Amino acid sequence: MATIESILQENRVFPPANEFVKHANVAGMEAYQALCQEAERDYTGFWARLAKQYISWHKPFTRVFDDSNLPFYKWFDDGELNVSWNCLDRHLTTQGDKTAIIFESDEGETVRCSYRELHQQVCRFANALKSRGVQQGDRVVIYMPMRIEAVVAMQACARIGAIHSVVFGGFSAKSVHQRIVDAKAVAVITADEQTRGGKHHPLKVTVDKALALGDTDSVHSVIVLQHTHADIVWHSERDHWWHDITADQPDTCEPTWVNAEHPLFILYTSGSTGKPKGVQHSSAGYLLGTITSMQWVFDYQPNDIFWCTADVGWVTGHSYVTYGPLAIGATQIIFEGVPTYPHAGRFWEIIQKHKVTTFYTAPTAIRSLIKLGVDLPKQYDLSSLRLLGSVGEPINPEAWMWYYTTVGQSRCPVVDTWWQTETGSHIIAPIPGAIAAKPGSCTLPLPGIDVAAIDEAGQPIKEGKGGFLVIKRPFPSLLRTLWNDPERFKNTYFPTDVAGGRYYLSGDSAHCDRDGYFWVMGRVDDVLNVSGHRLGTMEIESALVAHPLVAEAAVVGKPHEIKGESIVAFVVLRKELPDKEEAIKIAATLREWVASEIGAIARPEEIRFGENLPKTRSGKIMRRLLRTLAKGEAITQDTSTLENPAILEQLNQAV
Ligand code: 6R9
Repeated sequence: MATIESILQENRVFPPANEFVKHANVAGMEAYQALCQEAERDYTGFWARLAKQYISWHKPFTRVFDDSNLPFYKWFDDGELNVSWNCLDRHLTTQGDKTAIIFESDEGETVRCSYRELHQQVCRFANALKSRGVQQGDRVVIYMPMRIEAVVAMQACARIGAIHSVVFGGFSAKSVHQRIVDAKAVAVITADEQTRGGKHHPLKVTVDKALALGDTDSVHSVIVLQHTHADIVWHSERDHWWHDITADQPDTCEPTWVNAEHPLFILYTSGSTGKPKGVQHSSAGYLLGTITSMQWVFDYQPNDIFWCTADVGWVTGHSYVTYGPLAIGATQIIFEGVPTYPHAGRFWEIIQKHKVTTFYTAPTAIRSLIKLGVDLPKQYDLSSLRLLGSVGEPINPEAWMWYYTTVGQSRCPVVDTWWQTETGSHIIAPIPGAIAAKPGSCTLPLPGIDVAAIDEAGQPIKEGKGGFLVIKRPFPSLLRTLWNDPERFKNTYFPTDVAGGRYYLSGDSAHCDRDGYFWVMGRVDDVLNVSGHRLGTMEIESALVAHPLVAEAAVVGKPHEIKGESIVAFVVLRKELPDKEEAIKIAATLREWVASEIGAIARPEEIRFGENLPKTRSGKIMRRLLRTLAKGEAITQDTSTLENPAILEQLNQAV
């Protein structure tokens, strides 16, 4: 860890333009520093002020922060609120007719939905959930296409105090099953199919398969949105059409007032070992983080047309589609499709068509769009844009420059936002009217967020060296625990071997330059980042080893031009080493196997076979050697501790 050195030398600096600063919510460095100083002077007072300012409380809180049982902290814990009320009802009197969502379908059809209409849809669906017996505290799995109804389903859960757990529509039956079982869900909300890039993908069939895998007696209802009208198998005792159960429901629904700490949702994410972790978020603290970041980082203005391209299956879609934009009363785009369908200019066309002002996407999308046509954005009118954002992985300086100059026409600030499923909202990001950007750096922490890059002992690391990226004080939107597994929560995020367990350990390494800017270098654990999606090497290895042909497997990431990282698997078969022809066949089988076990995003790009894996004498797989092999580089590391050095030669042969 400590030997990782920064090789990035980036000296370009882009200060905020005067024109932008004039209208910005946080205007100038002094305004940013004033907020930081306010938080430094009185940490809890700072967050209490914001919680009062930005959240509408049913019962105001009197206690701000409870740290009596760390690391299980609480915020605002005697207050009561409803998150859906904060996202919908409170806008009705002031801007009920304002467009909340502009929905753009895969095929290019547009549907607009006002705050009043969205409120009615959410209320009707909330009543329908209640009629199915869903109660406060129940868990509901949502496995939906990227359509307005996905947001309606999430908001309806929040309205009745049910805890949603959204599963990304690309995940397999096994993954859906694992999440249903771990959360003991009472209901699953899905659709017949989803459409992306002109293709139909089954959802209901996958839910049926998941429920047939056993241990799913907790599920009493499956609610199905009719979307493509595909033929599906119907289980009448359990399945209900969305349109049937909402048909006669009233379009108002008294929200269930919940405690500030009531879990709003669980979102499963990959860890370095074992099964995915159920990251559990609170109601008030989480909501506050999404609102302050909309204000500060996205510099929200009432006339904005906000577009975050993330699917609601990921945390970015939770915070910057379902909750943040609605809580602040914005108009936003929801897009069902993919950037390349029906043509490579689809994103730019949507920006032009709907006059998008704020565009938030991932470096992997940016890299693939560059590849599709460096000058393609120039064919569209992108003059409505005023702010660009990036999330999910480090953005390479060259991709940043293209985003800034070609998409933003050197006019729009680029906000590179570092955060995680666990943090709920932005942590390190350039506040655009205040902080000068440097391509490739997420710059400075937000006000009230105390981050550092440290060594194991908790000491700040030397300039240019990588250290553990930690957050020194719990802030409102940080996860509360892991569902059903408080021990794992403690051990994963507050391990005693780093700085005595005092700080939240992010799992990333970063270094800090002389201006205090952070440069995130990647994960310190065995988590891969493929197209901005987090995948645990362990999960993929476990899936491979679950195949009858496989004895052992090790998975590593390899730098990939578009995806950031691609997956390379080293596999030891239960039989002798296959010849080339057979190896190609087995590799294809295993790739499909992993796709069906976890999901298509986990499918290894490359599989190599060997009679063994490189191991130390104590039996630890030497992944760093595998990483070198995967990159196709010569091994220069010391291999003297290897039990079986000859194996490297064998594993060097790609199939
Ligand atoms: C929001 C989200 C979190 C991991 C995180 C880090 C990487 C996210 C980044 C970034 C560098 C950025 N990451 N944003 N790395 N610069 N701006 O992506 O959540 O899916 O939980 O992933 O993604 O490695 O630890 P999540």
